[in-house]
Amino acid sequence: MSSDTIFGRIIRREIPATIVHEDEHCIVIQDIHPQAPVHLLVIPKEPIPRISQAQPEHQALLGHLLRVAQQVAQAHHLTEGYRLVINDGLQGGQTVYHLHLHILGGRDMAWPPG
Ligand code: IU
Repeated sequence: MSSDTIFGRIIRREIPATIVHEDEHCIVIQDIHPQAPVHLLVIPKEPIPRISQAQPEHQALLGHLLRVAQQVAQAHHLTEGYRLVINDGLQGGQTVYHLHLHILGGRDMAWPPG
């Protein structure tokens, strides 16, 4: 499954991206504008537009995305910690309306986020 966003086009291999993981349910790519030494995006193949629109039937998929994030962070040696972020909607700063989970690591993170 795919969508009309840029992420759908990446999943369909219509445009290139650096894909660091792929399985039946998701891909993980390098963000093109990295905000940390490691900045990856975990993207479900099902084009759920935003986390606020996820449905009860997506529960297992959402859990899978977190498990993949954990495994990919480990593979990138983020042993000192990392941050997982989901932006939702206008006030959340979401720009691509195909759900994705940011993995940010390799530097100290500030709190609160901007
Ligand atoms: P957001 O949570 O929707 O704001 O995040 C979208 C991210 O997608 C953002 O960090 C962009 O740099 C990134 N991105 C990308 O990696 N490749 C693209 O072609 C586009 C956006 I458009």
